[in-house]
Amino acid sequence: MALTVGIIGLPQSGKTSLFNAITKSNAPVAGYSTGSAQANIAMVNVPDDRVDRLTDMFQPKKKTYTTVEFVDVAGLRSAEDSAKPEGLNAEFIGHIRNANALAIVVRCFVNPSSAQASQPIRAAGDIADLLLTLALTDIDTLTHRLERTVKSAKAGADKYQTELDLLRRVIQELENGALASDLSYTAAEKAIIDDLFLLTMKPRFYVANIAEDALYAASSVLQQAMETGVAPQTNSPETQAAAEIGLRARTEKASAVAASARLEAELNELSPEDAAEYLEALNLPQLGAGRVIQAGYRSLQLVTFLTAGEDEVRAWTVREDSRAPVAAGKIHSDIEKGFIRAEVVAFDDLISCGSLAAAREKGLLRLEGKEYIIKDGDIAHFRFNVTR
Ligand SMILES: Nc1nc2c(ncn2[C@@H]2O[C@H](COP(=O)(O)OP(=O)(O)OP(=O)(O)O)[C@@H](O)[C@H]2O)c(=O)[nH]1
Ligand SMILES: [Mg+2]
Repeated sequence: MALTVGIIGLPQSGKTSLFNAITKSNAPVAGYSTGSAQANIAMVNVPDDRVDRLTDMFQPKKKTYTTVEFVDVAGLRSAEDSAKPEGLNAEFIGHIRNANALAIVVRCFVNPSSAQASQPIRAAGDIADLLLTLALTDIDTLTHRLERTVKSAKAGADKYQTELDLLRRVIQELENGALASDLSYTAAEKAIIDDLFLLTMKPRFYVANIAEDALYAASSVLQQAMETGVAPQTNSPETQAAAEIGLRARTEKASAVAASARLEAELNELSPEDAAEYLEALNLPQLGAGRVIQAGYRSLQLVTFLTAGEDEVRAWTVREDSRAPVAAGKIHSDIEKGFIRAEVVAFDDLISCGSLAAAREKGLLRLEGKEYIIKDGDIAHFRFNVTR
């Protein structure tokens, strides 16, 4: 099943533009929020320098990246917009309920042609509003579950005590401004919580969607704020916003990426040469779209291993702490069933040796057994028996 990153944000923050930039598609963007709950969905390759470097080394017929799915949902109403803050409607929730992680797009530009986006930039406030909306939605979910559990508990309370205590505690904490991901849970509680697919429990990261003329300066401030917790004083609203986003990400131990969604979506329509020239003119070394995809993939906390040969160089995904046979099973169930050993070399070792043969000579190509836990960047070749 595909792993999915849901793109969310306040109305007119540039979600669909970002979706178009990263998926190279052409979903309609509007100058005003239509409020439609229709979702855009696309699968994208995760850019991975290791696949490219191995392709140079092995000259395969084919190279294959891992993929991740992005879903763009129309704007969430800001809690501030309505007289009484409320959660999301069911149609919106449906689209993001099953997302494995959330990309939170924050507006760091002013767009005079849009009612919402013509307002001054207020990044920290927008994030607070958005998280509040998610928390209110979770309180709804928890309250419904609590009502059901209370009914079930009438038949025999003991069995439900943990659940009742947990639901009441989490509701209370969310009402006090916490997010489900801030709290700690026992293993038994975690199982109950995971079953509710709470929105504030999902891994999340921030995308600062910055006006193109401010992107260069704001990106470096965002990076600095995220890494050091200190941001330089600035008079530019875009840079100020980028700093707020970087600091917010740092406190949450989440990541944040700067992009300029509209510009990047437009660049997709140019030839690669023209796009490169344009970027250079803007003094932008790299586009944000690729980094957004990478941040999305990283937030899923997966491990990437690679296979390399003359037919194909390919990146594969397993969950953290997966053993070698499970990784083998990603390639084919027969390889998992008949697993004998894995020949493994770390990416950096292979690159520094220059070839598999040289890595073998230096003893860096290891033989690993069934218990071996696959590490990110392992290049693996599996030996197996075909079982019947
Ligand atoms: N200047 C500037 N404008 C942008 C940027 N990103 C998006 N816009 C503009 O803002 C408007 C809204 O962009 P969308 O991508 O449709 O925003 P959205 O978040 O999907 O909007 P809803 O789905 O209606 O909530 C469009 O007119 C875009 O062209 C940006 O980085 N800079
Ligand atoms: Mg949209």
